[in-house]
Amino acid sequence: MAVVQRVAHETATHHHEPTSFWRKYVFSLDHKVIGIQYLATSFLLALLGGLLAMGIRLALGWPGQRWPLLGALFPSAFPNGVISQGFYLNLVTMHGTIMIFFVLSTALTGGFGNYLIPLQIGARDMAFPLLNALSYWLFPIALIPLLATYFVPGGGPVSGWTAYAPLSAVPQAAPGSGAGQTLWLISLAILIVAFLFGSLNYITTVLQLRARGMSMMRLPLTVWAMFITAIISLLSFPVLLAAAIMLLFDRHAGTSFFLPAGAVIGGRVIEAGGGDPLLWQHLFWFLGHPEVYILILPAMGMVSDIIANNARKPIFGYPVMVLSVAAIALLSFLVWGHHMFVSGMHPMLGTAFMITTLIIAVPSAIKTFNWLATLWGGKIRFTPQMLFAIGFVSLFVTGGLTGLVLGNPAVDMYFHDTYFVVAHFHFVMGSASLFAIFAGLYHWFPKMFGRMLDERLGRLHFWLALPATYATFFPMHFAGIAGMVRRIYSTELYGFLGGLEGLNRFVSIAAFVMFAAHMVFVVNVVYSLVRGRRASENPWRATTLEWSVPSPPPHGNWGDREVEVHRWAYDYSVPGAPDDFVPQHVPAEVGVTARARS
Ligand code: HEM
Ligand SMILES: [Cu+2]
Repeated sequence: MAVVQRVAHETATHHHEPTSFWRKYVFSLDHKVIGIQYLATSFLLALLGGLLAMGIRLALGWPGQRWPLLGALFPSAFPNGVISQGFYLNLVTMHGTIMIFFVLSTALTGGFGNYLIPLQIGARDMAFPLLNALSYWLFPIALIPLLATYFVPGGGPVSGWTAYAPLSAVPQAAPGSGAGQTLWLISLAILIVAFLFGSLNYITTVLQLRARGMSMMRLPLTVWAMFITAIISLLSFPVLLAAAIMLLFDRHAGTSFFLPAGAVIGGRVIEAGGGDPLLWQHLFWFLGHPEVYILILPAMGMVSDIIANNARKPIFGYPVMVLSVAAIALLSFLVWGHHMFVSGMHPMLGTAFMITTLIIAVPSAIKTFNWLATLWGGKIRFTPQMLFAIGFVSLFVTGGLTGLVLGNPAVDMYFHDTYFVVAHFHFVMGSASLFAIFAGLYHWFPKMFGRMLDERLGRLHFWLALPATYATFFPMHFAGIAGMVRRIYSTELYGFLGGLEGLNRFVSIAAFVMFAAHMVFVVNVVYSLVRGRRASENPWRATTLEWSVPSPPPHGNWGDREVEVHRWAYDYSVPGAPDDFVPQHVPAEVGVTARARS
């Protein structure tokens, strides 16, 4: 313990409060500034990713329609005002890439992870503040090649966020397979390095810089989730980094890791041989499946804490909650083959992947039951963050159930690459994680900026967004059942999709409403930053350490105070305690009947 304290002190004295504007707000080493930078950048990209999605819905809702204004603005993407097939594929690719890697990954771990880990464990900063700043600055640097794809011959990449070979491996495969694809790979490689720097920092910080008394089993679930997420990031992202570099070699150095012999592309036999496009799928999904948990575990952690705080009850089954996060993390490395059931794998292997996949449902269901048990009998406060946290649980369950359907190879043969899968992952990952991010923003915004968000606007945001989200993604299941394949740019291409025009138009309109609903949040942020009520130290009457310092917390977080922790993070409604919550730093004698957690 003494060692931990000393290290904590050294990092504190190590970087003094900077005075210049640049060092304070731009090239800052403070984990709070870096966290907010990550959140703000992700937020801007969410707007861009959302606009791209609106483009997708424009094409699918009104196939063949002319949009003269768009044609005038973007003549190559909308020749004669009609969206081109190539640009549609680019929209899908960039939307997926941006949302998964540049919005959800960065906001959850880079944003909330950075802001919350040191504050919630009682540290003054991350273990390696300089590495932390470097990790953030690689993020905008990675954006440069990504956005540059629009200004190179052939335009942006078209091979999807999964970049399957050979479309992504052979430069002449499609217009966007040229320089655009190369830049996409470079961008991703840079961003992965940022994630690795971040993960190293989070793991070391949680292990080394916890305050006195903050044992692992007293950590808030948010920190547990961030910690385990960092471990799986550190183990899975290097595989994608290696794969991306191998793909760059295939494209520019004459190797053929992913190129089979004798492949004919554009009527010509390509000069390559010996490789296998399936290798890309294996390497991609070995990261790809853990990646989807990298996007959901931090969300689960934050939601757990928000639900306990707003139900005014201890989280139900804390040790089991920790164990199930660990179990999900472990299993996430053993299921990647469920994305490849139709790749011609041996049925025995398919069965093995089916079994591991379905087992993941067990810890997921345990978490869900524990959230419900926490809500049960609670004195629930329906704050905006609570609404979004409950929305998260609803969306996660809706999407998780179709995961069970898809996990069966016999069923997945039919559903693979249809809108049924699109519906599945937009519920379980896309929307659920987004709702958790909003829950987190409503909850921690007062701490970050010292101002309260407007609650009425928050509730309006939720009650517009939840129905619009269901209306957008639920009908996609039916489109998938009817055979609508993903990444198709028009339902007019095949006769059997003819009956789906109405459904697609409905989905598109719902999607526009959803986009508008989230704009309410933008209005709320702008309004509240200027006009919002000043936030007190602990407006939510919460137990975790960050609520024991001013909002926003000063540089170094704790001033001269030696942080000491005396209890777990969930002493809500403790019988005999003077208040309905006992913060973690309050000595054990207060509320003596508190269940003593070690
Ligand atoms: C009960 C747990 C789950 C099961 C059994 C499950 C099962 C599956 C299966 C079998 C597929 C492949 C479908 C296909 O390509 O034909 C799939 C796709 C997908 N799942 Fe899940 N899943 C579960 C939870 C999750 C979670 C928690 C997330 C994210 C947080 C997620 C995100 C995705 C994504 C992004 C895809 C599509 C990837 C793509 O092809 O672009 N799933 N899921
Ligand atoms: Cu998966």
